[in-house]
Amino acid sequence: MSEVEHYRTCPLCEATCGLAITMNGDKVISIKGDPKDVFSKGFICPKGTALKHLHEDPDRLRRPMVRIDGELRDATWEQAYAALEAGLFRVISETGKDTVALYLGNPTVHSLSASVMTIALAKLLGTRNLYSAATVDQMPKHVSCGLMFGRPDHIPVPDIDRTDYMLIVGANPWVSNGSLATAPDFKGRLERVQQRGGKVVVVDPRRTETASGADDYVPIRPGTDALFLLAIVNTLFEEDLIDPGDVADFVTGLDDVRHAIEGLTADRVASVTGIPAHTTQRIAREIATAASAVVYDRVGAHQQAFGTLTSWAADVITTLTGNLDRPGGKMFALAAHAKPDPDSPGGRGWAIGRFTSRVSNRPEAYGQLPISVLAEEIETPGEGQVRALITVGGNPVLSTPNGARLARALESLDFMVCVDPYLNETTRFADVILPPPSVLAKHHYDFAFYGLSVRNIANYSEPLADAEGPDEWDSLARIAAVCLGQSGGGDPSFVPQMALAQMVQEATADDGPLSGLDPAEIMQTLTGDNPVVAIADFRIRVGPYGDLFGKNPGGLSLELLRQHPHGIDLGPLEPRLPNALRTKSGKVELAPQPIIDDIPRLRTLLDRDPDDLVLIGRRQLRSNNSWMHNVPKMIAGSNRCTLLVNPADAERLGIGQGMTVRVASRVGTVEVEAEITDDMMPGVVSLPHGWGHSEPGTRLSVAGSKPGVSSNDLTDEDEMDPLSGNSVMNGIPVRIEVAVSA
Ligand SMILES: Nc1nc2c(c(=O)[nH]1)N[C@H]1C(S)=C(S)[C@@H](COP(=O)(O)OP(=O)(O)OC[C@H]3O[C@@H](n4cnc5c(=O)[nH]c(N)nc54)[C@H](O)[C@@H]3O)O[C@H]1N2
Ligand SMILES: Nc1nc2c(c(=O)[nH]1)N[C@H]1C(S)=C(S)[C@@H](COP(=O)(O)OP(=O)(O)OC[C@H]3O[C@@H](n4cnc5c(=O)[nH]c(N)nc54)[C@H](O)[C@@H]3O)O[C@H]1N2
Ligand code: SF4
Ligand SMILES: [Mo]
Repeated sequence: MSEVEHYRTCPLCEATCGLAITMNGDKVISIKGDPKDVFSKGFICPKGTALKHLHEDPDRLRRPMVRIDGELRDATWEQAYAALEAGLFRVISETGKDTVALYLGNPTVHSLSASVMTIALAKLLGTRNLYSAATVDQMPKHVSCGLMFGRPDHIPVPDIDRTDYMLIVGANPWVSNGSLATAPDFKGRLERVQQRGGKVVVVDPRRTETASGADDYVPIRPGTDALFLLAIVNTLFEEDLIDPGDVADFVTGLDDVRHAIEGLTADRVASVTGIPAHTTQRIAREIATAASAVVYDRVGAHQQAFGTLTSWAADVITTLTGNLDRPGGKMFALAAHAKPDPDSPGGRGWAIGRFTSRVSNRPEAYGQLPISVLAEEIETPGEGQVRALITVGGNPVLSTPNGARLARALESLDFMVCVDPYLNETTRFADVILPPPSVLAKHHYDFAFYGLSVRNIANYSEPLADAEGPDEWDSLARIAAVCLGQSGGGDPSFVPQMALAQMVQEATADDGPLSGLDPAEIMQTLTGDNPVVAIADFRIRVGPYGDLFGKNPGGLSLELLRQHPHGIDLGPLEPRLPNALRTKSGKVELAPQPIIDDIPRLRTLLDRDPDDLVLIGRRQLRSNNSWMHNVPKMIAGSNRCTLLVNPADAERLGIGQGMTVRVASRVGTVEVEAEITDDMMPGVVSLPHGWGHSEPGTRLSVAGSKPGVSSNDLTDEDEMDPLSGNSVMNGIPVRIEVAVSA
């Protein structure tokens, strides 16, 4: 065999970098950044190269596992299908679909097969117990955007390549490579803002890597960002700096905003946020007077008790300063697979709280319940008690608050099936594990992240290696088939075919983009052995740049993308308002009632005594949430699962560098090595999440050699943002003492 270079989009984070992968047969020789990629232009991070090791990892499951006589064992696919059918069907027929919970983890949205098929699965299962990693992540953004713009997936992204001013609140893109802003080489793009004469300001309780490269670093007390951002809004009002610019004609609610936030001034909030009033006022003026500016808010701003208010406030500032939907501000991407905007704005609007959780009456958002209530829904007897769980690409035992309680709950389930390539802290409770093939054996087109991209890009990747088992869509379609009362062992392709047929019907209707074309003929053209790829092809062809099956000659199709292995650049973002607005008023609704109604709760922060010590998280370049620590390169070197402590706190608590400390919260205690650094603001400590690989019954030989502790043994499942149901993962009150060795 000879060596061949292939090109592929990295699916490991939101940046969608192009990789150049040299293979010899099924063996990976090397992975480098693809200099010809139209978007990433050669950029790559350590996780990208680690794909080789993930592909080769002997612990990665190639065959299913099935619980036999109480023990998870390697099994055949047929055994797994039989166990799936028996276990899942029994729960559905005895107690109903609502007693089956579905949890969709982060890699689900990074996989073409999973992102397409989990939509069909959720629909066919039709359970109220739908959960995902979104409620430990960005749900506040969906809620504020759903209420302001009428659709929860209409999320404006920073136009980083053209902006003159970037206020970064609760994000560390030098390490994370960006989120809700698909921008390979985020660091390089930020440096170019500065080279153009622009300014980058970081607001964070830790002087992060990104902060170290910024023009200005502003420390903030965790969980107080909504106060800080609304004080900026108040400054804009006070100093007559409001000018929504081109969107002025389609914005409503300005006066309601002004009224609702009265008194939350830069002076009033300063003692709570820790940010001097003059700094807040200066930043307000800088944003208002910059040629263009953007407030970029991410997980640190969202994983907090006022996550929705914070997310909303960021976009209110953007709108009031004329930076919504204009170059250099926050704009809406238009992905190749998106539905083109109609000719006029308006729609049905969007709402939260259409139903609530059974045990503690928490409202749904985006059709999902907060992941933090899953444990109580499993533990609490009564009608509707969750008895079965399907997880797809998730590790909630390490990734969600009070993971230890969730682990105990999972153990009590009647049935659990996981679509996951590892036997880890969560999947060890499964009755059946169906592993997806190696990433390199999958088709890829980024359904999730091209809609959040800072340029409009399309890129399609073919599999480079042979799959060791059925594709991920196949396993998910089988689970869906069982939910429909069909056999787990039959041909599952009817599930995606059904979804495709419905899309074709809609598009060929009289008012559809393909009106006049024959649905049967279209179905026939979309051949191929992979129905998920057919769905991607269809959506791209009816999308805003599509060939419309001949109606728009030269337009996009999967075939055209195949001919462009380095991707196709569809250009910089373009204004989409007002037609993209789906609110009832057809306008940007600046003051949605549920948000305005939450402001009195925010005001209570003003009079609350601050906690003595609070915990926040941090991401690391060589981690990917909880699941890449089984790659030796990712955990090499000294212990990274350390607690960062400010020197003043360390002195007060008698903590020396490298000492083991005991950290306790309402829900749990961990022992961890202390690392003293003045990068932390006083009163705040930081522990990374995704560690804690010492649980028994896993198959993670490398990760187990440097287990660390799970920060989610400290985060509290009772603490959440009431509007979005998003967990609070930052600002957790903790007590710390030097651990006394036994
Ligand atoms: N290498 C690597 N890359 C990743 C990941 C990974 O695990 N490793 N995870 C991926 C995922 S799933 C996501 S969602 C993205 C997230 O991408 P980012 O949003 O950039 O996430 P973080 O790097 O955690 O940055 C959050 C920042 O918020 C700060 N913070 C904490 N509490 C507060 C607060 O109350 N207020 C303010 N203003 N700041 C606060 C933290 O100190 C931290 O610096 O990263 C993705 N990329
Ligand atoms: N304390 C604290 N906790 C946090 C965060 C924080 O900042 N602080 N961040 C939160 C955020 S932003 C997120 S997104 C969540 C993530 O939460 P989760 O999605 O629950 O957890 P991950 O660690 O991403 O686990 C991914 C799982 O997917 C599997 N997997 C990998 N590739 C594939 C694939 O191709 N297909 C399938 N089917 N499975 C695959 C892995 O084996 C692993 O089991 O964690 C959250 N938890
Ligand atoms: S930045 Fe993200 S997409 Fe790019 S190589 Fe790293 S993990 Fe992959
Ligand atoms: Mo995330």
